[in-house]
Amino acid sequence: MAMLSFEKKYRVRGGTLLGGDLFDFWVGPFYVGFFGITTLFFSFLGTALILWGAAMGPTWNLWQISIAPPDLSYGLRPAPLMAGGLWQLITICALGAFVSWAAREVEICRKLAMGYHVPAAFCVAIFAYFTLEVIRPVLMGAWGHGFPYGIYSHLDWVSNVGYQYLHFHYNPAHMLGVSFFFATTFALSLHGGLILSAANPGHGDVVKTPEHEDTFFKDIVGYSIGTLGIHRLGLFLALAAVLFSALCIVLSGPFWSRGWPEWWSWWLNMPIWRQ
Ligand code: UQ2
Repeated sequence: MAMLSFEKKYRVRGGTLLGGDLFDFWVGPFYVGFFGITTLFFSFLGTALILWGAAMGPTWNLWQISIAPPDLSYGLRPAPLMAGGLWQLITICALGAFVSWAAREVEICRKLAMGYHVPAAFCVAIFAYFTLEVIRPVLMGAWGHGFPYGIYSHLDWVSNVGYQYLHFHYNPAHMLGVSFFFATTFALSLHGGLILSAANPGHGDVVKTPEHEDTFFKDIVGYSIGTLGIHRLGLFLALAAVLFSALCIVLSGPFWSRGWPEWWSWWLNMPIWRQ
């Protein structure tokens, strides 16, 4: 494995949250650390449990393999392994692996004396998963409200839960989530396009500077958000998309159990419409 010239300088001791110097080493290009070990442990155990569940199931068709949560009748109790217990263990392993990975990111940030933006952003993604598989099922009183682990089965779950609320596009938090996802892709396409256009001006021409980038957007829309600003905007849009998505699903069930179109009757029932 190639060792980049600057790598050695940054392979510094310390910054660990747990384990002190014990796991403070690299394997090839990878930092290990205490949380590297726990990430590997939970990932391998979780994958093994999925494979075991698949082996006990009716198919090896990759699209159709599914490990389902317990029946609603089990409530929030532990279920027998082949009746949702595997799903419960796999969920614990997934969360163990995700949180370990976030902690390993934090250790690397500390080593490099960087900000914690990357682990903070990853924690928002973990929070979205936690909302779907833990917070909402707990609020609704049964693990059976979690989504199953399978390619087609989790798509079916999304579709079924959506139709349960009649028309999910009328969920106001869903509207905001979708709008933020679209705005994220729009901002990234503007940014990617701008950077590549400045870096590839054409044969024989010299690579352009951030001043050219600013000027392009000032000329076309009268405003440039700046080279640091675009990255702040990107992070903001992406995190807002995920947080509103988590909100839109946790509202559905625990806080609103009818169709989402009906939610808008607050507008039709406003006293100002009374004649
Ligand atoms: C910009 C800038 C960048 C960029 C981009 C812009 C020099 C290299 C893309 C332009 C972005 C604007 C005007 C904001 C758009 C708003 C939304 C909500 C998509 O000014 O600075 O840095 O990459």
